[in-house]
Amino acid sequence: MSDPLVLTSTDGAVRTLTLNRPAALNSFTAAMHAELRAALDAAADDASVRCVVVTGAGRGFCAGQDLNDAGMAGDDVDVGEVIERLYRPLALRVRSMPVPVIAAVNGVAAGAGANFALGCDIVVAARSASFIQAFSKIGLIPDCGGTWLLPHLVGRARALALAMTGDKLSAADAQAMGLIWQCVDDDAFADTVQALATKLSTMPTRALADTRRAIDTSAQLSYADALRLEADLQRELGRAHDYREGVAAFLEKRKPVFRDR
Ligand code: T3D
Repeated sequence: MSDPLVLTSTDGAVRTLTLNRPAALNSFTAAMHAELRAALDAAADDASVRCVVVTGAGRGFCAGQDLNDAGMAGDDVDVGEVIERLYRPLALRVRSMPVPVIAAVNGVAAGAGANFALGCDIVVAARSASFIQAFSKIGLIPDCGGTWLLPHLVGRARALALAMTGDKLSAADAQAMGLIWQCVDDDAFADTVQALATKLSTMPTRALADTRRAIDTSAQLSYADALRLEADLQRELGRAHDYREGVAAFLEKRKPVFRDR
């Protein structure tokens, strides 16, 4: 039997999904897409999971589309169909997860691999990692959400320069320009990711997912409408267990035990 293309491990309430095609820098094949989607769906459906970490096996995070994968590159391929069938659902799945999703970028993240990472909630990268909008080098535009994510994260000027040049961006520079949350020395990377994932997994999961929803939705709203959405979400959260537990724990000077999801 062949190795799984996505390795799954669980530590407490943290589910780690490891892209596992290291010889090709974990580039996406149709088969890896299917396993990744199934693994994300399984994590979403498992009430014991309260944080997901995605990372890569070996020296890379993900080199984007596998340019050798049969049926996904070549003369008669409909790239738009590939994007609709595989990358759009993947990007939307990440954004609709009921738990926070951390991209632990252990090495190079190129093309759709970079934008898959940037679409996660919090991106932590090892100092030796890098980000490459490789699309322009092969005659494409950024996909997997790149045309939306890049300007929202770093503004139009930097988005266009990153996308047009396809130049490699170090993890340190990615942090400095606000493209990612954190660049961490390689020898502290695993511990930093684990500590962050464990922390998030003990927090009020439903409120974290609604935080993502409110922030993502606000991009399309007026200020007044964003305030209204905040009220709507806060109304629901205010009726839920975790709010009562959070306030009670504060008043009783104890650690809260959150359970909503
Ligand atoms: O259907 C569609 O095409 C639509 C979807 C588009 C979405 C996209 O993601 S388009 C962008 C696709 N990705 C790329 O263009 C990146 C291609 N890779 C690279 O430019 C370089 O590999 C990196 C800059 C990422 C890393 O360079 P380096 O020098 O560290 O490693 P390497 O030697 O180039 O790669 C190591 C191996 O991985 C090598 O295999 P080998 O020679 O040892 O057998 C290389 O061929 C393989 N590899 C890396 N990226 C890909 C890949 N194989 C297939 N597809 C890849 N994308």
